[in-house]
Amino acid sequence: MSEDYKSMWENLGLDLAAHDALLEVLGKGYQDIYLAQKNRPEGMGYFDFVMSEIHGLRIKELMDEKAAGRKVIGSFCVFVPEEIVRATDATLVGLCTGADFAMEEVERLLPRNTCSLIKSAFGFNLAKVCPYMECSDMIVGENTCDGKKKSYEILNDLVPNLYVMDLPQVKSAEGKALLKAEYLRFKEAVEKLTGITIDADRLKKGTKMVNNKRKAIHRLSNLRKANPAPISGLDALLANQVFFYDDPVRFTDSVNKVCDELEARIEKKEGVVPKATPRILISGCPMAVPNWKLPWIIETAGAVIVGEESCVGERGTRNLTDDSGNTLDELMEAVVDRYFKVDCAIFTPNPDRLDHIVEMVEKYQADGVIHYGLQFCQPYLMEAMPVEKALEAKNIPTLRIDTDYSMEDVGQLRTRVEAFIELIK
Ligand code: BJ8
Repeated sequence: MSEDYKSMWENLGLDLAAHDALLEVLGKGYQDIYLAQKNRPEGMGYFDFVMSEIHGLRIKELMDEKAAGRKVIGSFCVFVPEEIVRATDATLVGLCTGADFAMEEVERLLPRNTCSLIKSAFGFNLAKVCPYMECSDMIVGENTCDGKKKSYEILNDLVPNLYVMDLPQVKSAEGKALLKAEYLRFKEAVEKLTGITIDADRLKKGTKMVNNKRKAIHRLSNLRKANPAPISGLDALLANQVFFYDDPVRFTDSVNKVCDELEARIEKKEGVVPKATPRILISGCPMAVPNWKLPWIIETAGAVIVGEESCVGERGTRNLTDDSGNTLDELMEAVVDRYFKVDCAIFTPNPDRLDHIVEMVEKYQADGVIHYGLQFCQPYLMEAMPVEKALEAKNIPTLRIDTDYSMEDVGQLRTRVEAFIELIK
């Protein structure tokens, strides 16, 4: 990394020694997991570059945007409407972190039995290693699961700019009214932060930009239906992860370029793996960068992942926002409609999620489902049991994995995943 970045990180208040250690682990993990794959589409070179510069060039771009008067908003959840943020020319970045860091310090603030995702966000903050968090002008928390909800009370003492959004837990008319009220409140907060008033034209433009990213991901997902699979699950996951960080227009173009290449592969009946390779659908908790443990185990055990029923995946990108409205009210209503369909396990009851899993199994011709739950994540671990039962009643083989971010259980997970793959072969 260049000296320029060092001074940029220093100015952001990062702990350079800890940050160097993080980049080293990240680089090594990427090398071993991503670059060791064979037969990758050439277009993934762009994503390799993005990952190599995820704390470098991308942060420099955000700092340049800030210098030009634009704002950066950090978020932990796909319920934060990017359309509203983009309508003010601000940038939304994902802060969900996918690695353990400074766990001893974290466990002084949070109970040990908190899910890895929440602990990770705290670890990155306490250790001062996340430039995205440090450069955010506003950090948005949301009242989703109890863990996140209560942890924001503590995070509020650690960051100067936390904004907490309330969210419904029931898909009722009252729930929808709450979501609408909260999105209107969020719109006002973003307007105040940026000094820009959102009108219909701005919201339409922001909506189209975000829809284009989603359409590119839909195109990629669609191509994964082919057998043999044209791209690994790891690479497709990476595109879904970069969705939360990259410049939206450049991201859309880069995903479309990969898709052009995949179409040519499919035309020639070529795949990233042979046709007989067992096809897996992953379902459950989100996998934030650099949480690649389970997909890596699955794909090095002889299977290929063909879809992610996850917020870093289809749950996060499934629906477009209707951009046909002409008034601000119509366009805001469309934003509310779109997000109210997200079938996160914090909702009760949550039957849509099960329907979507079954639908995805059929659509992507999956041979089995691996349900991924983070330890101590009540919503997804609780939902895993009925999901498993319902899938098995439909003769869809299912494996339930509960894990965290440590590498201690890799051997044990590998044994279970290999046995499952043998079973569905
Ligand atoms: S919309 S899935 S991104 S809340 S893993 S912190 S649920 S204890 S991440 Fe999520 Fe929004 Fe829902 Fe999606 Fe809690 Fe579970 Fe931890 Fe989780």
